[in-house]
Parts: sequence; C-alpha cells; structure tokens
Amino acid sequence: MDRRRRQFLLRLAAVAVVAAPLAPSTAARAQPAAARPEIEVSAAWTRAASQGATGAGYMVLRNRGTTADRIVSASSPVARTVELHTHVHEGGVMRMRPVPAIDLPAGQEVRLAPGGLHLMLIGLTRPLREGERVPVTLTLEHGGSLTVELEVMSARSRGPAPSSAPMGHGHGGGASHAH
Ligand SMILES: [Cu+2]
Repeated sequence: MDRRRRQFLLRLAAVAVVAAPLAPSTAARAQPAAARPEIEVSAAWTRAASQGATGAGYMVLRNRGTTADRIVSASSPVARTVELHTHVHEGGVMRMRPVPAIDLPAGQEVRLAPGGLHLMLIGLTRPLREGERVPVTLTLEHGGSLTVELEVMSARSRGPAPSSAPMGHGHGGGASHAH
C-alpha cells in the first residue's frame, strides 16, 4: 500500500504541459496567446497489459480556465490507435461506445474512470509493465495539446486509492472488464 500511495503522490506531482498555439507571425506586440483553459490532470493511470492487447487510460481532468474546451483526439507511442470511449447502459448491459470528443467544461472536473469515459489504447505496441509510465497526448479543440503520463498499475487495479476516504464500494472479483 505504501508503494501505491507513493506512486499516486508522484503522479500528482507530474506536470502536464499545455502547448500554446503558435502566435501569428505578424503579432509584434507581446500579447498573451488567446485565452484558453488551463487543464490540470491528476491520477492518470492504466493497467499492465501485454503487447497486442487493448488497454484503457483513465485520469481526472480539471479545466481551471474560463472557457470550455474538448479533447478531440488522442494518441500514444505505445498504442496503434487511441480512441475516446464511454460506457452506456443498453438493456441492462454495459457497452463501450466511441465518442467524438470529451467535453471539459470551464471550472469543472471530468473523470475518466472504469465504467465511464476512458481512452481506449488499441493495439499495444509493447507490453505495459506495472510501475512504469507511458505517455498519451490529448489534442484539444482549441489548438493545444496535452501530454499526460499514465502510471501503469496492476492488471486488476481499479485505480489509485483516493487520497482520503477508502473506496466505499467493492465490485467483487471479475466484474471489471479488463480491456
Ligand atoms: Cu473502450
């Protein structure tokens, strides 16, 4: 548990960089780049998996800016393709479904978590080993991109432990889909 907690704290300390859009070449004055949200990322993780498998990426995003943004695509050197997915209930069955974008409303927190929104890492180009970190780049609608490091947790992990309260519910063994 100590190790897990430490890793989680390390993850919180990791820096997510928002690339500013290129300023027009004619802008002689030192104007700030067009106002755009500051997107903070924490608790970014995935599960250990073998090469060729499909993984899922999870994280908490907070838009501290005053304007909404959206994640419109994602990519990673460790996956052939990265899709944006959500889960929907259909006739009592949970199904995954691609979504065109993930909204990041101003001033709000958006959670990518098991059973909900997630990044689908399709066709892992190499094994993901517990304890390492793998990068994923999120492309934002307003021109920037954000590179996030996912911490690789155990193959059956349900994510980093919350910093205070323990998980109030257990889903029991085997219920989580391991994609
Ligand atoms: Cu999925």
